[in-house]
Amino acid sequence: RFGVLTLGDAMITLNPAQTGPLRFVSQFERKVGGAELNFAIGCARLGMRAKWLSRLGKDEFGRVIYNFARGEGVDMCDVAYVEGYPTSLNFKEIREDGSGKTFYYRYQSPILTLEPEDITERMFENIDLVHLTGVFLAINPKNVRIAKRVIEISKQKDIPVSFDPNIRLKLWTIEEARAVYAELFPYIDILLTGLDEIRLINGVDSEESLEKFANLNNIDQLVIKDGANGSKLYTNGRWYKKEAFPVIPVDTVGAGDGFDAGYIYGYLHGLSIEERLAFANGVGALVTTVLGDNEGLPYLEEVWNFIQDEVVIER
Ligand code: KDG
Repeated sequence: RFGVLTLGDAMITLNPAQTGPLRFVSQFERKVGGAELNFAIGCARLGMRAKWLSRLGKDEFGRVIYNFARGEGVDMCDVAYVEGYPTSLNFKEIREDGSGKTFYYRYQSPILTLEPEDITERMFENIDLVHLTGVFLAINPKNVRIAKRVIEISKQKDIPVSFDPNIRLKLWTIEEARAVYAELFPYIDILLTGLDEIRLINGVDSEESLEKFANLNNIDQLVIKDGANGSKLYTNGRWYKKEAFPVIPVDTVGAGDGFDAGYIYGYLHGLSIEERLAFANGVGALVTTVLGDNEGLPYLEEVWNFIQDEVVIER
């Protein structure tokens, strides 16, 4: 089984019992969120070994996240509880079409206690791919040094690195994000980005300028997610495109993380580029049909069934 390593912050996600403005919602369901943890869960459900490196508050909510992730089969051996940093919270607002807003309560996130020295070579044993995202980078400037250390060890060990900008403008400004991304992009093998995100990062999203951007940064695979419009990929001087699967979304949060897990599954398992995009689109679509950031992440056979059914229907 292939193994992936990711690191980041997780939080208790309070999913609203009703759609509409948060100020009118009085009941919530306690769930778990965190972009990188969602990715790890997605990979584990697809049958890969997934290690999540993190810190949790030494409190009841920290235990909820720990047990939840462990129950999903995520390797938790590099997750520690820390005193004095309460586990973060994230209240979600969901609109009628499934799109959402987040309201964070994560100002002293437990992951602030993670230091670059905590990253050791041992953590990379039996790892076939390392996945980083911009949420981790946005939490604290120090995290850039941690990410660089992770990248440095990955490069030494010839482990490919994937990256999702996951822009969270509630955590930092676009100027701060751009500066940090520019430092890291040259070391990224697979960039998995939303179309709206690459537009914010690169200024323009014409194919010509994206080709230039990928070539300049030496990005091997530039993967662009565009929700209901599907996804596309630029690699080796060529574009590949795949339409989305039609679904009725109830909660789109976490779909991008699911897409990433699906793409990485396809990449590591040698699926053709078209199959890889279809597989990733399928995972992303399934995530949106279930409430919660990671509940909708499918098991391997569910993705194949979903994709194949769609092919049959289309014909
Ligand atoms: O990608 C989904 C995440 O946004 C969600 O689970 C919460 O990590 C989170 C964040 O920081 O927004």
